[in-house]
Amino acid sequence: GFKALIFDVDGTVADTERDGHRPAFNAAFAAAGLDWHWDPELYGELLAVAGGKERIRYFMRRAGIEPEPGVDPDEFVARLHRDKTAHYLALLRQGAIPLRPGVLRLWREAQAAGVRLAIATTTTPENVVELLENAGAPGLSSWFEVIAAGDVVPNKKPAPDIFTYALERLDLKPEDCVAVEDSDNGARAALDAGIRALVVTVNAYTVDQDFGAAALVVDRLGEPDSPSRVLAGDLGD
Ligand code: XBP
Ligand code: MG
Repeated sequence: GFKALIFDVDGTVADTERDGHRPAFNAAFAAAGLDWHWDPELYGELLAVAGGKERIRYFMRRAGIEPEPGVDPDEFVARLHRDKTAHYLALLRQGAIPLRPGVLRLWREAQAAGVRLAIATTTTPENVVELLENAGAPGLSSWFEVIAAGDVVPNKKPAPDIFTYALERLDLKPEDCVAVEDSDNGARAALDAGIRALVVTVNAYTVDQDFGAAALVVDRLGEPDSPSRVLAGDLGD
């Protein structure tokens, strides 16, 4: 049995990357006068690094780009990323990104069964609340006892830190929880925090990953008319 479900957000709860975060990064680059453009394929490669600021730094390193002399590199990246977040929030407020099928049903069922809900994500906290309230329903973010997000821990997934932080805030042991993820990075982070991971292979960017760290792999969360199929593993008891 388990007492809490700890959800990843990007890729798992909604398809946020290709048509959400990616264009928001590009809009921030253009507004800063940079000729950088992340097409869907390049973005797929950059997703190897979790976290928007970390991803920008990774891109700059790969492309051999350095900030102008006299510009503090951390401040340069932080400013770009703040603007990226503003563009992303605007997209969410337009209702551009829906929740994935089965997500809201699962949350309702969890609530009815007394299973506690939490979030463990790499993205910026306001992005989580805005997604839940716009794609889901006003007040939906209050269903989550803990929203562990972004820079509250120093190391992002695949480091276990964000899950360890969520466990502390829930005051639960890892074996009392199940993590719901869409990526091997995420499953690995959960596993290294001692938490069983359920991976849902719904994200085109992550579907071909290895998922060796997952306890259970299913093809979708499912709805009554399209039930999920188990692809590998089980959650134990
Ligand atoms: C999500 C991410 C994030 C988002 C952008 O990974 O990698 O970096 O792409 O978020 P996960 P920010 O689903 O494993 O949590 O730009 O707000 O950092
Ligand atoms: Mg994810």
